[in-house]
Amino acid sequence: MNKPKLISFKLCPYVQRSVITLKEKNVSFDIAYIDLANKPDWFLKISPLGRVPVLQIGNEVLFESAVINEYLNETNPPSLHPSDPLKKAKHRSWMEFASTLLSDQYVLTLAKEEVEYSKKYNDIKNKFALLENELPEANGAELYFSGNTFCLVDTSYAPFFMRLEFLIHARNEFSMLYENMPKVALWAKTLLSRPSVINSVLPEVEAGYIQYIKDHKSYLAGIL
Ligand SMILES: N[C@@H](CCC(=O)N[C@@H](CS)C(=O)NCC(=O)O)C(=O)O
Repeated sequence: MNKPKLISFKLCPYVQRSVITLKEKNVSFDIAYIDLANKPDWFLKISPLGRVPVLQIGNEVLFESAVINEYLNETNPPSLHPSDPLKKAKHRSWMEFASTLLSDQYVLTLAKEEVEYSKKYNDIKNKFALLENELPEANGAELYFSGNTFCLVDTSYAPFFMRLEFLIHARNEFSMLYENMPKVALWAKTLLSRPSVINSVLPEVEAGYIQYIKDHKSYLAGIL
């Protein structure tokens, strides 16, 4: 089988989802980093939406992180999805939900005005309440979306929680998002302790993420 090659931008949370899946599955892969502010021609030729991640398998190209992850899951058993079709579909629904959280987080960090920043902060808080309600009771010191086992749905949330951790390091008030959300907090802690997640980004990503926010001179940049 051809060794897959992932096209990445160092700070991209969507690429990170696929890196986590590749690592969970012990798939050997190559990775190429591009600068999204200066997309190379070869990249524009293979990425229909001009976005990362793109996964190259021989002459074939896959795009969209959720699709890439489903492919990696299917071709590298055992599956990280529940076998029951209804449970599997529910996991996929909540994977979609994770993408809206990532989008809220992105807008929160780059919003120019306090009004928009506050709206996104509240959107995240409200979504945490929905997740708190959806998560099962913890049965021990760890908690994943479906309880004790790591699933594909967890790969969708880990990049969000990692960026929230970076934000907490820069401004401790962000830890208030976990207030009254013990299950979400434990889930985040569990994911952030997992080797596949810890090793899914380069060491410079935390500083790069904060610098990216500062460079955009957003409302948040002014209060970090
Ligand atoms: N829905 C896509 C979102 C991917 C995405 O938005 N990637 C960003 C980087 S984090 C990108 O490539 N943006 C293109 C650009 O900035 O021009 C996925 O899940 O793969």
